[in-house]
Amino acid sequence: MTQSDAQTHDRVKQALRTQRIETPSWAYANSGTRFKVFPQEGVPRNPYEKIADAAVVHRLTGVAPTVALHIPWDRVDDYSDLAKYAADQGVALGAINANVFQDNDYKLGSVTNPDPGVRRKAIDHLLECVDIMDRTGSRDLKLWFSDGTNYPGQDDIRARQDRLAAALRETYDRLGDHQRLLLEYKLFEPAFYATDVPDWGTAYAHCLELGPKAQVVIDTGHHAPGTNIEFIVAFLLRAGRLGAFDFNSRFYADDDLMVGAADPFQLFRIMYEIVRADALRPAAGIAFMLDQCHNIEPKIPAIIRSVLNVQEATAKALLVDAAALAAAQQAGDVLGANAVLMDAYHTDVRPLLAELRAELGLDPDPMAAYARSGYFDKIRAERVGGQQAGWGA
Ligand code: LRH
Ligand code: MN
Repeated sequence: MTQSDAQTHDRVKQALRTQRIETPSWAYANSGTRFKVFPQEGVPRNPYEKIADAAVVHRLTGVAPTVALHIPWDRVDDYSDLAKYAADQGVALGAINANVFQDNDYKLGSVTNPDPGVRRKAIDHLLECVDIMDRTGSRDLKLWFSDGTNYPGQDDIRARQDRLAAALRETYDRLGDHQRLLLEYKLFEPAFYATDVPDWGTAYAHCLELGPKAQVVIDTGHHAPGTNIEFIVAFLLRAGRLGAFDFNSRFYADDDLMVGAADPFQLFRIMYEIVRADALRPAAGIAFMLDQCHNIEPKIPAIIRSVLNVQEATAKALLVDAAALAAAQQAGDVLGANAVLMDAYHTDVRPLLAELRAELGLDPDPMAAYARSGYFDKIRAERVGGQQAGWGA
């Protein structure tokens, strides 16, 4: 290895040491589609067991120190005790996800519902989630609204935006100094005509209207087919309004498959825009979260695999020869510039990552380490009886 290669490796490993990936509590629980939810052995029955599983992912990968919660799926009597339990397990509680998409009252919308009483109920839930953040020490309130309509004329598109803006304003004004509101958009589903926060532009506009503590969440499964997501990443980074990712992958719609499974090249292009903006380090304020459903595959290995997929895409992005790329771009060398990026993408970074894990005192192969750990046999034996956790829909 040449001296410059060694320097590059050290630079890449140094950056990878700063990477932090947040895993979602609900990915450890049962999930499925409208056709079927296939229960799995050993699935957690409560938020404590979800956190225990997340802690295993962190112990084996070293880069997944926080767990996102979803309310009410993760409702407990004592959130401070839950936070203490998480700390004892070596992790911390991350983003608090509100849920205004499963109550019967929200059939025609939650914060956008024509009925002011229903809107009040939904806003009160958002405010309750900020109270929970005060107790868990979470920085981020993550808001995704299933709100929308199924038929033209069903409701007034503009009036719903007014209702949404009013609810966001009241919630934003409740935030503490170090808290943020993350607004997630989604093209469609469960609404099939007009979704009230359908795209990045709508989310961005509402965040600008609210203030600096309002940032956009990019869920990689929430776009129309063919959308250039890395353009949205670059644009929002430039505007200082990219707050977080919900990483997953898809072949068709919001499939919520393992990130990098369906389109590893897209994940690389996204992470390249992050690296180019020097936004990988935690101080840059981007929350890199997974938002996935492991409907048929074993859940903990799927999440470990997902963390490794993000690490691999990031390592490749960090290997891009920035000077050569800039020179080719400046020279209008189309093929040359593309080749610089593709060289990095085609680099096998698994040996470098195995080396980094060894340097961090971790098993170079976390998937094999999990299989050898006997953890699954332990939870399968322990978690008998009780109600397995799920989406509770
Ligand atoms: C909506 C979504 C949102 C979560 C939910 C679990 O599709 O991406 O981020 O609340 O999945
Ligand atoms: Mn999401």
